[in-house]
Parts: sequence; C-alpha cells; structure tokens
Amino acid sequence: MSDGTCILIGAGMDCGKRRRGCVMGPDAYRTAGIAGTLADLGWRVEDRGNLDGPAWVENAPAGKVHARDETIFWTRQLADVAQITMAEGFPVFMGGDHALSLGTVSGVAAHAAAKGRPLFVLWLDAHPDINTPESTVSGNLHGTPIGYVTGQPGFDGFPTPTAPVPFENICFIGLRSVDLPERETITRSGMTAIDMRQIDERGIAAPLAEFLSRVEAANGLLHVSLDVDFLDPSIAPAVGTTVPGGATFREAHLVMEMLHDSRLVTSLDLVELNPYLDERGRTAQLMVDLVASLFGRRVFDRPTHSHS
Ligand code: Z70
Ligand code: MN
Ligand code: MN
Ligand code: MN
Repeated sequence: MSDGTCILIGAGMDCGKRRRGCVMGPDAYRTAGIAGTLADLGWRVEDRGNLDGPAWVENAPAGKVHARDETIFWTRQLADVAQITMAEGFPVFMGGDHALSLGTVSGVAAHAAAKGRPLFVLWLDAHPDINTPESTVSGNLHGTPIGYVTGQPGFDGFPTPTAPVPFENICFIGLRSVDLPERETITRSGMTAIDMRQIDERGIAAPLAEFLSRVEAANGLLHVSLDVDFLDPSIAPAVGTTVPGGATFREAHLVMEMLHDSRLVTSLDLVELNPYLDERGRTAQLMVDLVASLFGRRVFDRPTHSHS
C-alpha cells in the first residue's frame, strides 16, 4: 500500500443498534480533517459524500431483532458500492455502526473472488460480532457482521453472500466481550482470536505479525474493520458500548503502522463512532490520527519495512 487514490464513502447507518448517534460519524471524520490528512500523506482523495439510507427506526421490543429490513437495505447498497469502489481505489467506509460491515465486507469479498485473490479480514474490536439473527440476545444486528460474511445460517431476507469469507481468514484483535454462542463458534472454528490477555502476555505486535505473514503468503487482500471500542474508553469515549481494558494509544498506532508497512491493506471500515457522546472531538481526532498511521504517517523512515 503506497500512494494512490483513497475514496471516502460516508455511511451513517444508525439502525444496527438502538442507541442513536452514529449517523453523525461521517461528518465528524470530515470535521476532524480526514481528507486533508490523507492528501498531506500523498494520497489523491475523493470524498463521495454520504450514501442515503434509512437512518433509524423505532426500537424493536427487547430481545427482538431490531431494524432487519433497514439493515437489509444498507447491506445490499453497501455490498454493491464496496465491490465497485474496490476497482477504483482504496475505499474508506466512514460509519455508521458496525452493521455496515455486513455490506462492505461481503462486497469486498465479491471483488476479491472475481480477482481470484483470497480475502482476509482483520477485526479490531472488543467484540467478535459473530452472532446471527438467531443467536443474538440483544437483537442488535451490529453484533452480526462476521456471522453474515462467513455464511452462517439465519439471515433470512438478506442477500446470500456470493463469496463467504473462510473462518481461517479472519483475525480478531482486542476481544474482551464475547457472548456464549459467539465463544462456541470461535472455539469450534479455530478462528484466530487475540483477546486482551494475549495482548498483555505477548504484546500486540507478535500476533499481528503472524497474521500478516499468512496474508502475504496467500497473496491475499486485507480488509480492516476498526471499531472505536477496540480502543480503551479513556482515550475513545465516543462509543455506545464502552468496554474497559481496551487497546492503548500506543498499541493502536503500532497496529496501524505495521499495517502500513505490510502494504497488504486494501479497504477499511471506521465504525461505531458516536459523535453525540464525544468530548470536544477527541475520539474523532484519534480515529483520524490512526487512519493517518495506516496511510503512512511515521515519525522516522525505517531502513527496511518489517513486520516479522
Ligand atoms: C453483543 C451483541 C456489540 C459492538 C456491541 C454486543 C455487540 N455481542 N458490537 N458493540 N460494536 O449485542 O450481540
Ligand atoms: Mn463491532
Ligand atoms: Mn465492538
Ligand atoms: Mn512484508
């Protein structure tokens, strides 16, 4: 990954859970200067504005699936947009809540399949989001994108993903809130799941480097999905579900710097930013700074790139 064209796509999807506010995410990233930051790093930047879609709906009763039809609409639209945009540049999907990844990841996967390349997904999140409409306790579909893109059953009414992502091509980093059915799926499938304990014991660089080596050996494309709650809430308060014990400022930047050096990343989701809950824009600014590290901002050049 080096300088090229970065395509910003706003998707203020706000129906993947009941608490509102993620609709303002795309404009918060713009206000924090995402386009100029990328341009200063040598990228051509095209801001395609915001996609239209149902913003929010009345809360479904507790335990019932919330906003299924609206999520289906977004999933279809985002899958189409993602597949098309992959042929034009490096798409950055500015959410919006994490339900947007049902669409973005399935569209990116369709693109990869058409190119004959395997798709890998790095999921930076406190949660694995591998529920299905059948297993979910909350009824919030932002907890289901990995269930959907891996082709799990129960997504009635959704388009069938044309290129399901194999379990072994997914790597979770940052896990610290996992539902029982999610834990069973992860354990059964042998997915790479780096929880906070492993990060504490091994550091964050070693497990990431292992995953990147696998992507490189397979000549894969790599999609990164960055949920604000990957970060510790003390540095990133603008999120509906705060889970203590998240990634530090330095861990998060290191991940982004290693991803840049790997040159493997071809698409990015920025999700779950709720600007209504922010403190003077600090979470939006931190997310933009992390994007800058991913797109090549560094303190010093290094003699050779290395992630292993
Ligand atoms: C829980 C659920 C979730 C994000 C919360 C939580 C899911 N596993 N995802 N915040 N980003 O409702 O399924
Ligand atoms: Mn998430
Ligand atoms: Mn999360
Ligand atoms: Mn390398």
